Amino acid sequence: MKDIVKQYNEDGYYIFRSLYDRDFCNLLKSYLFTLEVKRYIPFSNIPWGWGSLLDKGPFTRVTENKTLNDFCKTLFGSEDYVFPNMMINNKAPWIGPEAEWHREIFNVDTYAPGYTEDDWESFMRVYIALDKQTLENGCLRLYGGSHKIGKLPSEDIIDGNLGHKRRIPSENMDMVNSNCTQIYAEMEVGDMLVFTDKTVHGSHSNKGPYERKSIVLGVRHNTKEFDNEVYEKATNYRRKFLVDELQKVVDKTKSSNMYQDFNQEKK
Ligand SMILES: O=C(O)CCC(=O)C(=O)O
Ligand SMILES: [Fe+2]
Repeated sequence: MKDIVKQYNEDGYYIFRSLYDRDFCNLLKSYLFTLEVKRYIPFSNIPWGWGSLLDKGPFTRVTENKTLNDFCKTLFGSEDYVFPNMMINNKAPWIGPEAEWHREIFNVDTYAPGYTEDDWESFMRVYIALDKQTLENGCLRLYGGSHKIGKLPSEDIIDGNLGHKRRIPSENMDMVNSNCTQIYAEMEVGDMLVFTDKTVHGSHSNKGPYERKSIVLGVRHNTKEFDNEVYEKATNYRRKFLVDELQKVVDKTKSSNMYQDFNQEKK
């Protein structure tokens, strides 16, 4: 396990192959039908996610995996770590949206208020394939070694699921791309990818016929108290950004006809 942690620290990610068996992954997927949908892919009746799954039926067994826990213990040098969130990303066939280039740590004030970007080594991201992940269905992409780059800026956006997200600006991605190698995390059902909260990652949309469900799970070495003030401030900021930007779209739509350019004529 020490060698794997060394590799992870060097590359900023590691893929464990066949960590969960196929039957278990199928059980998890069928269990979803019993759950209430929390979010739909916009303008469709297809779920994007089912909210937190940490205490839901067979999903409780995901975090009990021995290899996952051995890895966490070795990485943090401690047994005092928690899994603060576990969700599914259902990047559905044909319409499943992309994920912007980002670092997880950009949103630390939401998922671990009280911690800062400097605490990035107290965290780890876990990504488990419930369907085969390929270039065609929008597998996760990462920049190997990108966790070693110092601070990167972010810009606020509304993503394809109509949520507030933080994206690495275009000019900074030029720098990441010229210093690091982009990896396609192609995975079989049951493979588990782990990566640091500073590793630059993102994914393309699913433009094809194949399902692309994955479990996304956070891990936190427990060293600080939850800071409710930071949490309130962060979530208020994110909600205000969404409301303000969507309001601008409403105002613009009301004040002009944006479709007029599609119906001009020239002989
Ligand atoms: O499903 C995706 O492509 C995005 C996943 C992601 O950003 C994450 O697990 O942190
Ligand atoms: Fe992410």
